[in-house]
Amino acid sequence: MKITTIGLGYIGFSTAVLFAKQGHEVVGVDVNKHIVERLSRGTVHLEEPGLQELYREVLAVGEFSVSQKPCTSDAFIIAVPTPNKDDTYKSCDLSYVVAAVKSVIPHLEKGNLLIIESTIAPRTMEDVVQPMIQAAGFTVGVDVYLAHCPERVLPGNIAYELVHNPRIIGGVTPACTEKVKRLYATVVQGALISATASEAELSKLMENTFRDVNIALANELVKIGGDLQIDALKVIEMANNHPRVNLHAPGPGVGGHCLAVDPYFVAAAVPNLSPLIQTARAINTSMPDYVVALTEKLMRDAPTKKIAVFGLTYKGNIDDTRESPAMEIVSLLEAQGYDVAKYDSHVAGGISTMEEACAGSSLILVLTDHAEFIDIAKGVTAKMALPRLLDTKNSVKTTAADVLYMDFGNVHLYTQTREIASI
Ligand code: SAJ
Repeated sequence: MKITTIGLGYIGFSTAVLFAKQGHEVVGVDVNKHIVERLSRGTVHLEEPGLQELYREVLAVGEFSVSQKPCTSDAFIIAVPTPNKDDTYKSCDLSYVVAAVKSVIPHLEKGNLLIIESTIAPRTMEDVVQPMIQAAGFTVGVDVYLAHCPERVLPGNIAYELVHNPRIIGGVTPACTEKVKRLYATVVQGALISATASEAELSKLMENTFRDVNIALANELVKIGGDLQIDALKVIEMANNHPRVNLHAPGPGVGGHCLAVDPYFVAAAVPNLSPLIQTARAINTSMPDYVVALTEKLMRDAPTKKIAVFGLTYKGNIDDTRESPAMEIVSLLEAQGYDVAKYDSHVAGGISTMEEACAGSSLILVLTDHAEFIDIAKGVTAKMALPRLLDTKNSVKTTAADVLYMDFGNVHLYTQTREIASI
């Protein structure tokens, strides 16, 4: 089959490469000419294990080409961003999806498949995309087969998960589901679950909302523990011994382009029916302020104003800083006049060694659980003005003996958290 994928980000590009690997002729399309030029030279523009090797393989057999414009194909797969709009409930901004569908329409032919992988607000396929296709003169389910196939992969493990995770195929009609299922069966080894397009949209959104709400519960527990002077991390560990309890991990906030974005799409669609989802978002977005308030308490009598921040990405061992709470915390601390030394080996710029970031600082703030922070060697902290570390990810396992280790379970011993807990 000839497949055009629109949007060559983490999902679109990885999907395109995997289809090409299974022998499909793939054209990868992106409006960004730098991405297209880079890929034309054979170099992948994303940090994702295994992707460069896979790309080299598909280029070698001539199954892959890149372009800034779509062309006629048997199937079109759209994987473009869907950010939040800047409105009251941060609803889903469909402008890139709509632009991508418009760019495909002149090339559509009878029998084509049109698939949206981008995360979209509930009812988008039925209420927005289907009318566009019908206005172009096609009958959906007869001439053109339309489906929403949300991806569910974890950055860092995309190549494996795209193939092995179960996949929801949400057709606008049953015929659409069947046609699109046949295409995905050529690459996906996990189960292919038939659904309506609207069910697929809401299911994808609720998967991430489930996580966001549960993380909010853990973050609320941290504030409660801080206020009541109880070790919240120990409470979580013990509660999780119960066979039917799975409290999530608290942290400095929830980042990334999914959990921090998707729940708003549901809330905006039904604002009067989604108080829990909205409260969870509010709790998670309050965490950077909570961490900054703790930091200010810890820095009150510190000998220097320098703070070493370890980790800028929204989660460990990736290079992605989108919606990262760490970035927000850094800006807030800088605005308060602290000298923030940023260390993250996955992100360009910043300080190049942990030692240098720590020299003369009065606190290390661990904001991301990169593997390299599990053991912080003595040499790293030797030149600190005051050797202390606040681990907001509960991920550091060893430090030098003279370093005061604090996490969300014990930081209340070193701060007066009764006022902080009200943030
Ligand atoms: N986090 C916590 N506590 C936890 C788990 C995560 O604070 O217990 C934080 C992380 O540090 C990070 C954020 O939440 O800041 C999101 O991290 P994540 O690993 O949970 O999620 P993403 O955004 O990288 O990927 C999610 C995944 N969804 C689910 O696990 C339900 C992934 O499967 C989806 O494909 C992806 O969203 C997506 O594209 O929707």
